[in-house]
Amino acid sequence: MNTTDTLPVEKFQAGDFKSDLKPIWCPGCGDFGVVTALTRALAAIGRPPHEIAFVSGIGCSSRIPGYTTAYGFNTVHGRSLPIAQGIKLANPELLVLVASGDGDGFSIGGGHVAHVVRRNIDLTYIVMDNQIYGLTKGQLSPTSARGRKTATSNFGSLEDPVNPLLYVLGYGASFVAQGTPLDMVGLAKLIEEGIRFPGFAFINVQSPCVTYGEEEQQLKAQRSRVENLAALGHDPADRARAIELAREYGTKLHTGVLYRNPNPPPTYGEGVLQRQQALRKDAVPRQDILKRFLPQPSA
Ligand SMILES: Cc1ncc(C[n+]2csc(CCOP(=O)(O)OP(=O)(O)O)c2C)c(N)n1
Ligand code: SF4
Ligand SMILES: [Mg+2]
Repeated sequence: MNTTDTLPVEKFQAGDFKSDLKPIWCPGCGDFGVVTALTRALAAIGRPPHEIAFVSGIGCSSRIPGYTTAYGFNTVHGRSLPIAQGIKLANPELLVLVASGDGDGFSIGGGHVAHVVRRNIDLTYIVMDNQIYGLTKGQLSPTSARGRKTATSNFGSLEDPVNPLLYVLGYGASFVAQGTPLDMVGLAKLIEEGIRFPGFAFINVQSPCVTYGEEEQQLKAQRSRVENLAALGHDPADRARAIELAREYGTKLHTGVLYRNPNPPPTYGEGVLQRQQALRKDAVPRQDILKRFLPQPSA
């Protein structure tokens, strides 16, 4: 069940989802574009802010919930997904969004991704992938390229990066997309599509860190690497092709929907609901259960 299809739609502007808090990101940080795209997507969805829960971990990117008018929970580094799953299961009618960084989502929090994917919890997971730990002043992140030099890796990284697109596709995610604030209209559309998708939706955002990121990852430089998947004629239902395209992460910057499962599995929430209904139908009266376990007074 997609919660965006079940409740009445109201008319909102992007500004209705922007809080009065002034972002403290560095001027030019890509995350400014992400919050703008997100608020546009929420206006298009039409759910009021009090019906939205926005969960994040810790990092520059994880500040986003505070800049929106939705309910926000800035949790613990790497633990946004378990908390978001709990919120969604406790209150299935809430629209639940999760914001994370490449470190938060694929380093300390990487182990949670497999489980949210295989349960197909109806969440939209937006990762601001800047290939660096921004908040803690520029250490290697799991998506930093091999050879990447930072203040704490003077001789360059000796590791191959995690590929977030392949990672979630490998676990069987049904909606996988990538965007950039360079294309704000496209990014807002992707977030909207992710929210409307009935199940777990992953959106990797190439959101540059202008302070600690590499020159070739900055917005201006991204322009030469962007390849729009729709313009390439990619069919998002073709998972094998999506995997091939995902392998080009780090060399090309594909934008758009890589994979949208035409027959997504049921969400975990649907399963829970069915189980609850079945249990209610076959419920044995409490007195009968007690009789089985408690000694009965002799006649
Ligand atoms: C348990 C724990 N370990 C480490 C930290 C320190 N820490 C805070 S944010 C962060 C990494 C942030 O990088 P990323 O998730 O990529 O977000 P960005 O700042 O780049 O948006 C780290 C290591 C912490 N807050 N808590
Ligand atoms: S350190 Fe990087 S990621 Fe953090 S606010 Fe500044 S530019 Fe953005
Ligand atoms: Mg980061």
